[in-house]
Amino acid sequence: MSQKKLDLREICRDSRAIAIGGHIRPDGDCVGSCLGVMHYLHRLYPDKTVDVYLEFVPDSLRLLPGWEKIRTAYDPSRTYDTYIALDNGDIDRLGFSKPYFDAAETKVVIDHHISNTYRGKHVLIVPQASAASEIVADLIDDEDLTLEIAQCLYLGIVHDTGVFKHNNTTPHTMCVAGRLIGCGIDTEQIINESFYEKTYIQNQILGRTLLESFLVFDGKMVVSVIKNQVLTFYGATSQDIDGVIDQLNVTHGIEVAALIYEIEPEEYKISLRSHHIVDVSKVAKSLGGGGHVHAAGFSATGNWHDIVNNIMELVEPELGVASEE
Ligand SMILES: [Mn+2]
Repeated sequence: MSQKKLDLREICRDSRAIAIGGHIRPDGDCVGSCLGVMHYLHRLYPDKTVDVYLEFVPDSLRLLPGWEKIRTAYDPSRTYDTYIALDNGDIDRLGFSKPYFDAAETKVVIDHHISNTYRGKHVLIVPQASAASEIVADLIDDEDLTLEIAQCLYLGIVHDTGVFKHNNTTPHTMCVAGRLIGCGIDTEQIINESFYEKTYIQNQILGRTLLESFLVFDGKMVVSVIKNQVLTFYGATSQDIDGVIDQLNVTHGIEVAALIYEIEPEEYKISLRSHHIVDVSKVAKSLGGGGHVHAAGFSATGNWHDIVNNIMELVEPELGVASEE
């Protein structure tokens, strides 16, 4: 309970209808924190309307209680006086539910992205938190922390920490995780089914991406490009690429990993990871994106050679090879 509190019970006391949203291309923390808050508000206020809006729910996260209630399209007949944005570093990335946010009288933002510049009355940004789900857990008293809430928030933390592996995992993260485990959740099932399990297609894409990767900067950076026609060949979607960057990132000797994948012809998403020296959030920001120091991303159009060159130009001075002399 170290963080500054934001009292969701108080904020939502007079709300009639509450919308909850995360970010486009929702990940484990996004879905987990949104559903965690949904279950919490259902518990506090069973008679209020509480709806979660997300672009889609990845198959691997469909073990979470309540995922089937998530709304994936804008409905003009519904209105909300309160909107709670979670795990969202940039309000424009709310996606199709942004009109609900804009129209809401009460706007709540709970996030852990260091690049988040949103300011307002009900804003809680905790960059040292491993996940939005960790922040949410700190807002919920023990007597309200149900099994369902714990399952959702634990999954969120598991995903954003790479199963407690990334260095965003703090002593406090482990305390929060311990508190959630204390609610009786099946940690092995959550970790295996939502994080490690891959479909056959995902394994094929993973294998091909590793096979076609290449090293630059004397082996300090690994790059791989997935072309749209490859995704089409395997019948893969962008969801099937989740986790590929993490495998590239465990290549011995590298400092930076870059995965460039073509979601539409000439339209690319780029994921960046780094280990110690390079701040990839700076690289991503320079190229129109954002993220964390060691995990960031951006979008780009055009030719993938140019994208690789742009990344390399920004990474090279950061690698600091020259400064060691
Ligand atoms: Mn997150």
